[in-house]
Amino acid sequence: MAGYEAWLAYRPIADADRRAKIVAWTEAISADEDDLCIRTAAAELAQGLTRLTGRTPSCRTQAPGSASSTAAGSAASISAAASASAGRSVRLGTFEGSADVRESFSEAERASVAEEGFRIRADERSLVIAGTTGKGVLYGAFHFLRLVQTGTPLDGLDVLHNPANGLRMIDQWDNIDGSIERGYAGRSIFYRDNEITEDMTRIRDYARLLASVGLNAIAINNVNVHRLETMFLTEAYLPRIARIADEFRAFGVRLFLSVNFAAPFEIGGLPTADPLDEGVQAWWRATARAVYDGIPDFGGFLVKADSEFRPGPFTYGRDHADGANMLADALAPHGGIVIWRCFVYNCKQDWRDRKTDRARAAYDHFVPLDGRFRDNVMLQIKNGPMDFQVREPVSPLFGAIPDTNVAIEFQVTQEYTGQQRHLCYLVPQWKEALDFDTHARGEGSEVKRIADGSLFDRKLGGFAAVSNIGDDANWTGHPLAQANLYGYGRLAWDTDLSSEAIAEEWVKLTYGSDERVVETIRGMLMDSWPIYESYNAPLGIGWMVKPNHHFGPDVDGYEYSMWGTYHFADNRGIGVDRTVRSGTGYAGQYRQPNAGRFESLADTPDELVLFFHHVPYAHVLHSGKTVIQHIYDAHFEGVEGAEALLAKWDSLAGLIGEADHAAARSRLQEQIRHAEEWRDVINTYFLRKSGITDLHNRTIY
Ligand code: BDP
Repeated sequence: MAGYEAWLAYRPIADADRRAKIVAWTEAISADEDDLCIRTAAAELAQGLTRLTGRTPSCRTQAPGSASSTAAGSAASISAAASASAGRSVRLGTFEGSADVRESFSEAERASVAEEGFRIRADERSLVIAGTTGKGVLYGAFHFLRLVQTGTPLDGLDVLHNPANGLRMIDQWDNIDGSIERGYAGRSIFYRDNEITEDMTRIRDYARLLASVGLNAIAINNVNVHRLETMFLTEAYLPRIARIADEFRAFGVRLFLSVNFAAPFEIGGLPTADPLDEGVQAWWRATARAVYDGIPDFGGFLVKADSEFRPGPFTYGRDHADGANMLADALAPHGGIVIWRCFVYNCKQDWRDRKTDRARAAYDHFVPLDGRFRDNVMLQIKNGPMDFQVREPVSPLFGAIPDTNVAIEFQVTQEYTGQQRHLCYLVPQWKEALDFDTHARGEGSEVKRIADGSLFDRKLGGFAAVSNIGDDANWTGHPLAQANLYGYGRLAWDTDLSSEAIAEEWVKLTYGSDERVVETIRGMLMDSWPIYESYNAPLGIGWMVKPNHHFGPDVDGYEYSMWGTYHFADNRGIGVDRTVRSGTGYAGQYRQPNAGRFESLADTPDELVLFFHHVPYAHVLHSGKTVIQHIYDAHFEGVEGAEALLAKWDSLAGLIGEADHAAARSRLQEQIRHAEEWRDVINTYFLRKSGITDLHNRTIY
């Protein structure tokens, strides 16, 4: 069930034969290194196997601070009695720290394991989970438990997994008052009533969830850093933050803080926050030192600057390279990095002068700065050029700054995709972005190869995403929204996994392997994004949502506002002309052949046609339908799709825990009502604008 334990519930394995086989392989667990993550790995394995098989493996690990692996087996280092059993054991360790583990692999095999990767091998004697580092061993242990649960035979097991991305990060948009910006699953697990929490229970359990899917970094506060969060960098808060970092460290997750660019001015008593001012530079250096005193493995700073009313280097006539590099220099002596967001645009434009195109902003700001950023700076680029809409093209900034480290940013929290009231499995959306070929180095220059750093041979690369959890009993509100957090982690680890495979894995771990359950829920997940899209704003246009909170349809809510998010619908047509020929020129930010494809109305894919072109309602799409008929049909189909989701879920009654079934059911019912509202508002708006009736004469108000 998708409850508090999420995908780590480890339901008992029903098949007695299989259970016996697993028990035979896992009678004992031994790890003879003094390493925090390896101790965590052993504890996780012991716990998981006990629950899966009903039998507790004997467990031998090194107590903290005890002798190193060379003393392995010495009585003093054994915290639990070694098993005298004749069964086979699971051995955990690193190549460097454990002679035993090292000898199980050839030199070439050892060399094939990246810093955070792992190998799992079953031989006659034992099952070895080996890594180059303790973190790798921890990921290996979680993977092993996954294999056991998804029915993989252990005989002859021999797998190697290295993470595709170095940085696999989750961002909390949590505020110290306990609220979560764009949070849809309760209040913060980190903060309450303007205090950092002292109760580590949920934080530890969250760290576990993150590590189990391979995530290795977290920013624990909102990118919009207000007064009290700015103070996180001071002695008043650092000890408690260090306490949180301790919990994450045990699970291999590095802690980052979002910082306020104006901190030297706002809390440091300096007259300026100018990045070229020596006093400011010294302030950040001292601040970084203080942070590292308490958190020696601190990850670094995440920065939203000159965006949506946040301060930044523009105030001082400096650019973003000046700003990011100044922070990078303060962090460099300690091994920290700066993650600098590219979500920079003018949110105060005048709609009467619709010449500026917000979609262009990130590229226009950052391309001229390529090559100027320090090695320990990463630019974090949202997947699309606007803002996490249900459908956007890929940001053209991917591939356009080859001399800069980049990370891709996704939104796991469903701000624009149903706010965890609607079902919307986002992995297929992310995969589309990752698989987009930018042609930056010719064919085969997919976004995923830019994000992971490999295409341009960058030192740093990776994924970041806004989390979807809060203190709701099941973490995510909608039980099925857990699949998005799970899927994000798995995809960050392995960008080649398919959406279906990830969905299936999640269902098996969460609900068990009953075929009907697996097939039905996997199908629901896979259908959900297209369904949500079909009753949303049409054909890539986006933004027909209620201003501010972004839930529910509002046809003109943003049309006459300053945020730069227009659809330009009138009585003749709709869409934003972003061509070079007659529009904003945005299409020209892509490389060929993409630029040409988006420039041409005939070649632009249907789902993005209104993002790139202003067309009459009678324009005929590749599907053979006119734009207006597509809008009507899609919105009727969307409601039918939502109804089908509920029917599928209902077919699982009795096969799913009652509380869980009821929780998702009420949300799916709400989704239908809400899809109807979307359908009626959008269809009515376009009927009135266009005056063109529905070919099928359905009721439009
Ligand atoms: C938008 C959100 C806003 C965030 C902003 C960001 O509406 O709350 O602060 O993104 O990414 O999606 O900074």
